[in-house]
Amino acid sequence: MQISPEMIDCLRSSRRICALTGAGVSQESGLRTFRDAQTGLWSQYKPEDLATPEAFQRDPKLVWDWYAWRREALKGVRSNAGHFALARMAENLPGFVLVTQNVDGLHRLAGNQQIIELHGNIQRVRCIDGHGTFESWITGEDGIGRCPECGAFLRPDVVWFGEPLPRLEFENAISAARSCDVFLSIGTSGIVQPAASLPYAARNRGAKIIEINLEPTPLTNKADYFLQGRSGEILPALVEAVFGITGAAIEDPRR
Ligand code: BV8
Repeated sequence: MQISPEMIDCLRSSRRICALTGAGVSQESGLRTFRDAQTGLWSQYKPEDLATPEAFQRDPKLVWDWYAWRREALKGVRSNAGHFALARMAENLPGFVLVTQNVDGLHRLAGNQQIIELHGNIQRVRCIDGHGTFESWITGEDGIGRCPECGAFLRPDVVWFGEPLPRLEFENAISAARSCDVFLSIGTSGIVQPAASLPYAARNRGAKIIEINLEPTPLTNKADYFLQGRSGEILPALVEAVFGITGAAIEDPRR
């Protein structure tokens, strides 16, 4: 891991930083990344095949149960040092914007207040007929959530493959990418579009690109800096090098 004085200066002198996170940041909390093989009953399915409107249309119970299994797997899962380091960055950098592809809500649990959730949030559901979004719900006899307004099926409040991203969130993300001095791409394979286009939007406006990832991605050879390794180690090291915040203060700035 090579955090150079030049990189520290680049971060210290930036007025606006945009950070895009992917499943790799949550992996440090023990969550499998989106593309990792699924376990048990779900090992026979590819996530991309379940996270679609067609899959829900075809078998709403199967898809509902998959998300129920994922919500169950999230119970008791804590944010990790990488999440906390990004919360300290947001506190210490006035122009810091956090954009996430993750739907697990772990950035908010770590204390980030302003988060652009490009792909929604698995802890919320919404009426398939548009009668609202809910964080608690009743289920029908078939075990699928029901809208309290109209009784229609509820679905996870996430963006499925083939569905457009929420317009305002994506517009805000694009605007942050186009106006930042430094773009951090963290723990994402850069496969899923249009989120994966954000670092290129930043680069086209002259931003410095810093990629933090366990392995190289299609972005790596276009990044100004590539920090290969675990986000849960690299992000706290960056916060320490740039802001002098160390150890327990990464998780709790009052300490
Ligand atoms: C859309 C919610 C159009 C659901 C998710 C070109 C342009 C536009 C669209 C497309 C296009 N080409 C293809 C498409 C279609 C598609 C797409 O991108 N397909 C891919 C598979 C090629 N895109 C869409 O369908 C999007 N919609 O474009 O609509 C449209 C417009 C108008 C009208 C109608 C339609 C919607 C995409 C959103 C899909 N929903 N999530 C759910 O979760 O159930 S995406 C899903 O993948 C997760 O959100 C996840 O975060 C995301 C991205 O994956 P990553 O986060 O990158 O995770 P991954 O596992 O891939 O990588 C993890 C990385 O971390 C790895 O590199 C690993 O090395 C690294 N890592 C691991 N551990 C660590 C680590 N790094 C650091 N530290 C560690 N410890």
